[in-house]
Amino acid sequence: MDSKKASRRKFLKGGAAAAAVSAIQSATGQSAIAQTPAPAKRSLKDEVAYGERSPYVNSVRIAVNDRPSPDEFGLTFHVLTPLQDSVGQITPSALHFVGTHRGAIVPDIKPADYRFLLHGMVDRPLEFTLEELKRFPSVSRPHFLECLGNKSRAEHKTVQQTTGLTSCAEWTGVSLSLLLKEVGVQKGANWVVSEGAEEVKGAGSFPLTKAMDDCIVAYGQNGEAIRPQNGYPVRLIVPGFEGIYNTKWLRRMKVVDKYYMTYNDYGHISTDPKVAAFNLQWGPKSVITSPSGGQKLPGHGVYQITGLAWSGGGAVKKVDISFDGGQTWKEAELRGEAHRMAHTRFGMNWKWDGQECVIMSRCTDELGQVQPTRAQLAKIFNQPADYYHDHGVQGTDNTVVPWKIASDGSVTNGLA
Ligand SMILES: Nc1nc2c(c(=O)[nH]1)N[C@H]1C(S)=C(S)[C@@H](COP(=O)(O)O)O[C@H]1N2
Ligand SMILES: [Mo]
Repeated sequence: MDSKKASRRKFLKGGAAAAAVSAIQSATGQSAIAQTPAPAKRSLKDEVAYGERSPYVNSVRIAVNDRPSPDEFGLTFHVLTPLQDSVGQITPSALHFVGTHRGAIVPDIKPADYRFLLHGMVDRPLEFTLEELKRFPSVSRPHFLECLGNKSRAEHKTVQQTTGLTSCAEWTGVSLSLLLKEVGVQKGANWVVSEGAEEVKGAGSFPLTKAMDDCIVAYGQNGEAIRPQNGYPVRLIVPGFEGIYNTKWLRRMKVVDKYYMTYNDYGHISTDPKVAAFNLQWGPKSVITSPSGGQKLPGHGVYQITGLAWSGGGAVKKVDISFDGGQTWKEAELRGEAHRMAHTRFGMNWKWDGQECVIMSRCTDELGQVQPTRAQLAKIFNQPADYYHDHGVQGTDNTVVPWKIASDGSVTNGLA
C-alpha cells in the first residue's frame, strides 16, 4: 500500500488540517503500549452522579516493568503517565503518575481523623485538622511533579517509558509559609523534615528557605480532593523540587537546624558537589510527545510536532526543535500559558518530506538555563560522548530525548 499516495490524496481532498488530523489519529492508534480496557458498565444513576470518559478513549498508565515491586499497589515500582496521548498542560488525576515504593500501601485516611502536626524549632507547635486547614485562605497553582527515577534509556520504546514519571496538576491548599508564620519559626532553624502517614513515612529534608517560599499544603488536585494514590487527604507540594520532597499523606513537619539523613534523603541530598548540583531542583527539561516512539506517520505531509517543557527553575521561556541531531535549532511556539514550575505545551507546524530524520526538543527557562544533550553533559563531566548510553545519568536526568523517524514513518528511540 502506497501510504505516501494515500496521504497526498487526503491532503488534496481535505486540506492540510484534515491530513494532519488523520495522520495523528493513525499515529496514536498504533501505540504499542495502550491496551483498550473493557468499558465498565455503570448505571445511569452513577453516570449522572460522577462522569466517565468516552469508551473510545483508552489512554492508560502502565507499570515501570524493569524494576521489581516492593509494594502492594499496582504491584509495580512506579506507575507511568501516558504522555504520548496528552493534550494541553494538565494531567487528569486518574492518569497522574504514581510513586509507589518502599513497601508503602496507599493509606486509608478518614478525613475526620486527619491531623497535620507542625513542630520543632517553633514558638507554638500546632496540630491542624483538615477542616482547620480549609479555614485558611487557599492558593491554586499548576505545578509539575517529577520523580528522580524519570531517566530516559536507550531500551525505552515510548515517551511513556522515557519520561512518564512526570505529570502536572492544579494543586489547591494553604501556603506552607502561612502555617509556618502561624507557629512562629525560631532563630537558628534552617531545614524542615516532612513525614507521611504510611509505615515507611516517606520522610525527607529540604531547606527552610524553600518551605518559606512557595510550598503548598495541598488538599485539592484538579478541582477536587487529591486522589488517594497521590496523597489523600493532604500532601505537600514543593514546586520544582524532586518528586520525593512532595510528601503524600502529610502527617508531620518538623522545623530543624540541619537536614536529617532520613532513609529517603540518602541518594537525594548529596555532599558530593558534582552530584549535588543535579539534585533537589529540576533543571530545564522537555520532550516531544508526538510524534514519539512507537507511533507511525502514515506518509509525508503536514504534522504538528508537539510536546511538553518544564523547569524547576521557574517558567519556560522558549523551546527549540532540532531536525539534525542538535546541530541547528528552530524556535517552537508555546501553545499555552507558561506557568512557573509547570508543564508548558509547545508545538510547531511541520511538513515531513518522507526522509529519515531525528527530531528533538530543548527547553530554556526564565533563568536562562538550557536543557543539555547527553553529549554536552558528557563533555561537562569529562566523559566519552556516548558515556550515558550505557551508564544512565546520575541525579536528575534532564537531557534531551531524540526520536528517530524512519523513511517508512515509524518512530523509535533516538538514544538507541
Ligand atoms: N508519604 C510519601 N510521600 C511520598 C512518597 C512516598 O513513598 N510516601 N513518594 C515520593 C516520591 S519518590 C515521588 S516521585 C512523589 C510522587 O508523587 P505522586 O505519586 O503523586 O505522583 O511522591 C513523593 N511523596
Ligand atoms: Mo520518586
